[in-house]
Amino acid sequence: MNDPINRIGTRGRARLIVVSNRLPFAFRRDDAGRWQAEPGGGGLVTALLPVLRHRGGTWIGWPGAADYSPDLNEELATVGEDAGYTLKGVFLTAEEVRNFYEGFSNEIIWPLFHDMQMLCNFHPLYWRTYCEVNRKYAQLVHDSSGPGDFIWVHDYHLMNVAAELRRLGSQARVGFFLHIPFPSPDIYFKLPWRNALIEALLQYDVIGFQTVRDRRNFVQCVRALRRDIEFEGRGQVLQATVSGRQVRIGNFPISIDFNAFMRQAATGEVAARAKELHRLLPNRKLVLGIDRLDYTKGIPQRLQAFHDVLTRYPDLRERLSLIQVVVPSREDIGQYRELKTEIEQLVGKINGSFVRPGGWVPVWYEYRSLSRIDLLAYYRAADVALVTPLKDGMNLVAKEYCASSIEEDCVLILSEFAGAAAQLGRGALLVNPYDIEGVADAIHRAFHMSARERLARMRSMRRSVREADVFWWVDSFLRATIARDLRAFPQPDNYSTVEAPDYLSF
Ligand code: GDG
Repeated sequence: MNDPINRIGTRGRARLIVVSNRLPFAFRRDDAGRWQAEPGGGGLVTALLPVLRHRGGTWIGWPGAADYSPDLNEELATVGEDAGYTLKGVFLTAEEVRNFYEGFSNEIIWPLFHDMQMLCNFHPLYWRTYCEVNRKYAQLVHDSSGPGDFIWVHDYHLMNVAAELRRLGSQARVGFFLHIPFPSPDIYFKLPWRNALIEALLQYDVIGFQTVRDRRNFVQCVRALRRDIEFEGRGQVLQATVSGRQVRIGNFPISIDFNAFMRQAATGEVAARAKELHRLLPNRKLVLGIDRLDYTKGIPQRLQAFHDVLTRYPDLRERLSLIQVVVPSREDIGQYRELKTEIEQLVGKINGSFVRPGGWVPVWYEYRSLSRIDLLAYYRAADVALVTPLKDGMNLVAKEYCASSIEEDCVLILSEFAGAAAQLGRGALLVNPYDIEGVADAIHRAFHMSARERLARMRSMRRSVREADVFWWVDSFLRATIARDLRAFPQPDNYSTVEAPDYLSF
């Protein structure tokens, strides 16, 4: 009975039903017309796969295929059976993908919630399609669930699902986890549909955020729009009474399967590839950046900082290389194509300015997705990781880097605007990613840091990620749905605050 999911529901073992925009596999036809399932990438998949495999359950989402046909359902069943849980597909038309996914989700909510309001395209059609598509997801969830099940909806694409489920008369318990930040009222209130969206979120039984700061922003928005709502509690989970219903609101920092990363990073294959990287780029320290192509990840600013460190600290030339991996993402959106061009121009500028004939190349740039083995080898080979998003819900790369650094002899430079800074702020060198010279100085400091300091900092971060791993994340979210008493949720020490001014406290 220690497993929270066993205590959800009234009849026998409750099922866990995970709902997200995409299924954890993308389905495409090959040249012979047969369906091929490719495992998806991204933070959510990385975090939830070990959990569903471990517990079993159902995952509902879009299979990523534009041409729906009944044989896709057969393929979903087969792939689900192999994966150890049931897969159910929501089918979207090309127009729905355009207006719901690319439009409302990625041209409005994504930039707005990352404080980049000037990039928003508040098109009214986007909102209408968002509501319709959320209804479609809710219908399939309703048809696939019973009253004892626990439905766990993920992320900003599906904020309306609980409201739609209530309209369908569903009694099931429904939780929501937001993987991206929640903005402050000043920014949130620019959303033309701000009231409707807050009301929709309040239809969930549990609402989870990555950090205390996101949760506080949400509570402030609710307080401003619904003065009748009372909040109680002071720890990790608060409770609001909304028209007689109890809604729990907590911060649950997502994490990784620490032990799996550590084990895989220690394999001979990974060690050999890491060694190979050092052989290809000899006699220097390696600085690593790995990001999806996205304007929130701060890649141009990071490249400018690398240019600055080589300009102001000539002693580091030829003794340092940046490996920057950019994973292709959302290439259908114009802003992302422009970002790619900007990154390539900056890489060209740095290499053009500092390259030495026949030898040192300052930036090794790769525009591709790495295999898992390569990813781990890059983590292991890197002496310094540069994780400098302009804003990020959590950032799993920072945690994976710590877990993979089994020698504990390396440095993490981390943006104070990544959710991960709340947990890792004491071990990482925290930087403001907009401060080009500040980031450059941090690279210089990391280069010269003593082995003793590197060990102490990395050890403390690894302890913190190990203690609050992905299984802890799932358990604490599920416990918040069933615990009788909010006192079961004091704020854990290791991520309550970092020593930082109040506006930065998480
Ligand atoms: C959202 C939020 C939040 C990256 N490159 C490769 C690769 N990856 C994997 C990493 C990591 C994941 O993708 C990226 O996760 P992040 O957390 O950094 O970022 P988002 O995709 O933006 O995720 C974020 C997350 O949700 C979870 O809540 O932390 O703030 O924005 O796991 O390992 N994997 C492989 N090859 C690559 O080249 N195999």
